[in-house]
Amino acid sequence: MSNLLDLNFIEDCNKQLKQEIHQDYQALGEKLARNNIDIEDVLKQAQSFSIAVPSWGVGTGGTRFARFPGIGEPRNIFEKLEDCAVINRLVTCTPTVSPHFPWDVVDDMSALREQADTLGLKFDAVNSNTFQDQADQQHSYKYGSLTHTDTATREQAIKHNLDCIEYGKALGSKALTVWVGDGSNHPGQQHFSRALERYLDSTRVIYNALPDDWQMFIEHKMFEPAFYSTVIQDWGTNVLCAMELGDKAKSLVDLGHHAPNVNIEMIVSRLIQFKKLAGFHFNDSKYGDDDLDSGSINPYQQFLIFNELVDAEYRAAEGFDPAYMLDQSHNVTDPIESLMNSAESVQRSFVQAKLVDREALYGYQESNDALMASNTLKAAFHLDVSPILAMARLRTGGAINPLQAYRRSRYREQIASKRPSSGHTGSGIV
Ligand code: LRH
Ligand code: MN
Repeated sequence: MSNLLDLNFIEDCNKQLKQEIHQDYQALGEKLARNNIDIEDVLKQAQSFSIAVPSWGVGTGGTRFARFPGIGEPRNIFEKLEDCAVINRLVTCTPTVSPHFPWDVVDDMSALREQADTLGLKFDAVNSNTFQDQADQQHSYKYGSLTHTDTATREQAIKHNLDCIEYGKALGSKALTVWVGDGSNHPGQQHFSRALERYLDSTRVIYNALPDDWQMFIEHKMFEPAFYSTVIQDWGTNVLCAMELGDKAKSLVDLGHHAPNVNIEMIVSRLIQFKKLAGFHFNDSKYGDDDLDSGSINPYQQFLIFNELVDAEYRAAEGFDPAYMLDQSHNVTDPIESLMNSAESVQRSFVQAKLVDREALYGYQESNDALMASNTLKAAFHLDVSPILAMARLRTGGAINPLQAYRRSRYREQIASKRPSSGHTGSGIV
């Protein structure tokens, strides 16, 4: 296994950075102390943060036009877990993996769970897939899956979701994420309310099969693969279905699934208020569901989302227990580097939101002092919390500078010699 998983290597990488990081940490500590903030408290909060890595994110992603795989591509879930372990080894805040079925199906799920345990990983929410036809599939999902007009096709899609629950139970997961691309490309092609009725009938069967301690995460998306209407198109339809199904159903927010400029942080606040926030698929986008690295385009929006999340925690909002996951497509970068960068970016937004002077903010909100309210948020957003993030990693055995350590390890080159290229380019997200 790679030198990356060897403690001495990471300690060696940290050696020349330690003095610098302690100086920066001390300086930031003094700055925060002037506002009666104990940096050690903030550090503990930073260390409590964790986010799941999508198993499908460690391979090179693509678009409908093409996919340009890199070297050392993971060829199965076992190799994907190896790469996820490397990420967690260096950034120490990604101890869980979100698998996708049937892409990650193996004959012996307990062997998979054992390998994950060996690598210090656990499984987060499992994802079903009724947006592609599998080779041995009887009924096509061309015209939909859980909402298809044909009963046999709906039953096939329901069965797949029930199988995913069984896979998840074997892996120790506690949630099923259901995203369906069902919709239409032409006005008149689909009867909107009948399609949603079929969706509810199908998901009720899946919901009733959930173990007591499980949840169902419903994921909405504005468009793609359908380009005129999507059955679960927006948070409104999503939360209505979650309310219709019951307490174990909640609404998952994938940042890229909204029209440009939609106020996602307000959607988050609404879902929290109605105890229906399942969690997130973090990524970033400029146009559509671009699945770009989290915080790479609009870091202030990501911060504002965490401002709502930290505010809910601060107010001990009832039923507040969101799941944090990344969901990205790495078309032009090394997926491991992008996932490390993105995990740190989301952790950064969380820590910055923890540094918002919430009582002062409430005061300005009550007195309608708009400018000072905005400045109170900006003050936290402009704080460079890098020393806290690096110290959090250092104190949990990670790398002060994950990217530098990863490149120094030459992991990608090493693993490429063990993973001959499939030569498969093709197109599509995986
Ligand atoms: C749909 C989506 C969904 C996953 C898929 C890989 O765009 O965000 O969460 O199933 O990407
Ligand atoms: Mn998603």
